[in-house]
Amino acid sequence: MSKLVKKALEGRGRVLIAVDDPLLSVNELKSLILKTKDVVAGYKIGIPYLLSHGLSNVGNVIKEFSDTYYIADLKLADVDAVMGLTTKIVAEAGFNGVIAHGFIGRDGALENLIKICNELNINLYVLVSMSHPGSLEIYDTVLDKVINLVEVLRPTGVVAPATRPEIIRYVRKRLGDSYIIISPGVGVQGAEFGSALCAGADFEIVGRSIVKAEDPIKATESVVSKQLKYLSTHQCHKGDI
Ligand code: BMP
Repeated sequence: MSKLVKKALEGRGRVLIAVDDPLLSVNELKSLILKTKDVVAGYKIGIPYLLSHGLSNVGNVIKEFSDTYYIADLKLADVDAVMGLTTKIVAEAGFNGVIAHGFIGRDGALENLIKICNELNINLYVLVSMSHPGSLEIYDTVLDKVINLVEVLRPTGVVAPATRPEIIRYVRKRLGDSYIIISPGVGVQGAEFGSALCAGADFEIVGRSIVKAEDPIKATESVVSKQLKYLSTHQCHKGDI
């Protein structure tokens, strides 16, 4: 069982906080983690934050608060050798998971990345579709091919958009309950908190609604209670978590 699922089963909420904006200082990040790590499943750290504050500073935060779960969201889309180097670097910094694009294909890319992730004991999440409207133009036209690839490679999970719950429902139906689905698009991008969980996602990725809130701790608690309310007032997918 992945550490992420364990965190959720330990009673932590089904939220992954997305940290992207470098305006959040490293000390503020520490305080955010300290105060939210018992109610969320983990943290997804994005490229602007890592570039601005540096991997070693972020790595020190991860080492200080190692009893939670961290995904490096570099949206890998390169040849296997280069993605392997990147993954080794973030694994050494303490990250528990990485995200790669699914459209890059198997041969010379995802097939070796999954092997490298398994060797490094780091979870791989594959993007199958995105939350912005432009995903319909190209990404979603190859959704089935990407899901086929996921079925062959068996990564820890996939990223699917809360803004189009029908995609989450479809991905869940195709993949069954043995993959973790993490879903961005709730809050600022328009989907209701809890709606992606209801459609079949395991975790909702929440960025600005928490990180840019006046009181991020209160905002986190409010997200968790809105998720629970949504789940109790709608007919929802019943998964493993
Ligand atoms: P926010 O809740 O502030 O909209 O943040 C969403 C997070 O999810 C960001 O870190 C973004 O990079 C990520 N994300 C997304 O918004 N759509 C996708 O399709 C895939 C993502 O990783």
